[in-house]
Order: sequence, then structure tokens, then C-alpha cells
Amino acid sequence: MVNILKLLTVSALITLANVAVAGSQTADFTNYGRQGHTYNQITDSTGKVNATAWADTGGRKDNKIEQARYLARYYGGWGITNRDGGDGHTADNYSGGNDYDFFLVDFTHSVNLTGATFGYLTSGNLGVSYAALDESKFSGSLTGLTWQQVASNLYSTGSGSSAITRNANNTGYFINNNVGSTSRYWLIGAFNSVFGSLDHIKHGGFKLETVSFTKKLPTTEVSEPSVLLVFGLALIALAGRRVKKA
Ligand SMILES: [Ca+2]
Ligand SMILES: [Ca+2]
Repeated sequence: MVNILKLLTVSALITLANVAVAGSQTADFTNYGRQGHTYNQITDSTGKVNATAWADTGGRKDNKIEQARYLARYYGGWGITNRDGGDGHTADNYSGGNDYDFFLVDFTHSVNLTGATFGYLTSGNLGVSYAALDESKFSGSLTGLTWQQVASNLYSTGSGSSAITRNANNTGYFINNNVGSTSRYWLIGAFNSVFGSLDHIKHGGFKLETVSFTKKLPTTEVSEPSVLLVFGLALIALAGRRVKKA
């Protein structure tokens, strides 16, 4: 009986822990593709979240967005090389004509983007910008738009910029506490002030490893009745144990 009680108590605690983090998920891109090879689109480890790359390298003023030349996986994660000459490997905002390299992440259902991790960062204080695209207006392609248009409420339901917290070994992460919007389509890229300004942020770039998100509607992987059931069984076991002792 004591063993059953322990088992049920542990089960109840694990169940509670699952409920507490239910809905928080991570799209991990680190195992997709081959290091050093180039791609137009990448997919996370679940096969459900896709990402493409974009930059403002088009148009006469070099301000119109078009798909980047390629995505490539490096030791520190995924980088973007845009269509302007001399652009660096990172998703950046300073090389190759100071264009802004962005990942467009397609989640297949509406989510709230809650953060991202980066396996490589350039030096200095860096920022990341992000936007939830309006599902009812966004066609699936950014071609021909400007970042200003994307940031406006014509295409975005919410956007912002955050400083990247730097870890050891040039890695880092950001946590998004600003945008409550949900969308199937999220942009995440090198800091661009049209999405929200930041103090003391220098130009730079990153290589992306994962993005974190929560589903639009809270989904509990373990339903509430089953939590009650496990607790109920634990209580019955406890009661049984006390009766035996008495
Ligand atoms: Ca780049
Ligand atoms: Ca440009």
C-alpha cells in the first residue's frame, strides 16, 4: 500500500507539473538539414513548423522585401544570406547593404510567440524584432512589401523588439513578454526599429536554434478530471493506509 501511495503521489505531482506548463512548446530546428548546406525552407523536429527567410534587398530603393538567397545551418544554428553581395551568414542587419534578415515561421495554427534561442551571436548588445502577421490579410509571401508596411496594422496584429540575453559561448535567448497577439505566421529577425525601438542596441546578427510558443487556445495535455482522479486515488490510498494502522 505504501508503494502504491508513493506511486500515486508522484503521479499526482507529475500530472500537476504537466498542467502548469501545458501549451508551452518549442520548435527545434537544430537537427534539420545538413550543416553547411543551403535551403529555401526548413522544418522543425516535429515536422509541423516551417520557416523561410526574407530580407529587404529588392526594389529601386533596396527597400522591398524578397525571399533571401538561402538559409544555411551552421554550428551555432540557422543563418540567413540575403541577395545583396557581401551579406554575412547570420540573420543580421548590418552587412550586405544593411538589410534586415528575418525568419518567417509558419506554425500551421495560431500561436503566441514566447521566445527564441540563438546558438551564435555577434559581439555587443543585440536585439531581436518580431511580429505577428494578420492571418486574414497576409498571403503567405512578403515579396514587394516594405518592413514599414509589415509593421503597420495592415499586415501585423502586434510587433515588438527585445534585447537578447547573452549566455556564455556567444549563445543567447530572448523572452517575449510584450505581444499578446496570436497568429499562424510570425516574423523573427535582426533588430529593426520599425517593429519597436530599443536603447543601447547595436547592429548585429544571430543564428537561430529554437522558437518557443503557446497555442492560441489553452490546451491541457492532461485533462482536469484525470488530475482529480489521480488525487482521489491518492486520498483513498492514504485513507486505506490509516485504517490499516488503526
Ligand atoms: Ca545575413
Ligand atoms: Ca535594403
